[in-house]
Amino acid sequence: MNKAMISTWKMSYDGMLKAKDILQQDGSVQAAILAAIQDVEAREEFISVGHGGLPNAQGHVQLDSAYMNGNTLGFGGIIEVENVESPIAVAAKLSDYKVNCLLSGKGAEAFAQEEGFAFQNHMTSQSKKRWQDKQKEDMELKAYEGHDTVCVLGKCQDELAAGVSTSGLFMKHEGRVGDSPIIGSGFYSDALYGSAAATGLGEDIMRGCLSIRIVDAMAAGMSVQAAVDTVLDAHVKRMQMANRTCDAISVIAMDKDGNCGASTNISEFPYVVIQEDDIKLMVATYQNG
Ligand code: SD4
Repeated sequence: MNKAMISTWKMSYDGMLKAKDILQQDGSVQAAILAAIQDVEAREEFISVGHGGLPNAQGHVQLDSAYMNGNTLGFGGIIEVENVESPIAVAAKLSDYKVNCLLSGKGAEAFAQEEGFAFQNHMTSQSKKRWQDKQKEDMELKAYEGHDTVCVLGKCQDELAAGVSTSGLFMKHEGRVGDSPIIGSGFYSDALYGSAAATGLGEDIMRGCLSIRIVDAMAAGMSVQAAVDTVLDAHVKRMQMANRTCDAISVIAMDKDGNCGASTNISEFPYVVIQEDDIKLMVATYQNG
């Protein structure tokens, strides 16, 4: 397969349509991934990513994003940035650098400013209302309380890449870092074998470094679907052995030939797949529950 993409959640569908057009017009895999993610980042109705994102405990919308080029192994990420219009655009830019690739907070915002990226106030009246309403409820942090990360993996000819963008856990502690911008946990791409990315409770994803494990499983010869199922299943079991309940986790992956797979420990996980000119909304279900 020359052209393939896979993305998390139904909210990515419209952006994936834009990405499909870009691939059809022989655009780069980076341009396609950015188009898919930026569609989600820009839309206020998607409350877990970009504009209108879910605030942290202090009432600030702080965004995480990362990009990885599977051919050059260049990766870039930004952590806890406020008001950068498109976090994925900044993360992609950082993936061209040899050092200083993962920037947090004020340093990441200063870099975006120096490089001329646009800024926008992401704290909408709805974000503020959600935060105010949440003050009245219990404060347990859970995955999938509307805070789903958009993850997109792409392939065009021999180029493979991965991108992710999120506002992270609703009501997260100031300074809390989730899996999404952490290489090997929230995402990984290696053009020799394939790419993977995760969505769900970041701490539980990081406990298993799930994305690199999935890519390693493909490198060891597993099919993409066997890799996502085996790695997620083993992680859930390992968490049980450690007397931990494993919170919600869903993973997507693509092998170097553009075959795609997804696995989840929740009842239904929607994802989108493009293969050549075809786009499909798919649903993974929890097999072992
Ligand atoms: C995080 N993994 O910050 C992200 C949130 C997420 O579905 O993906 N929720 O932990």
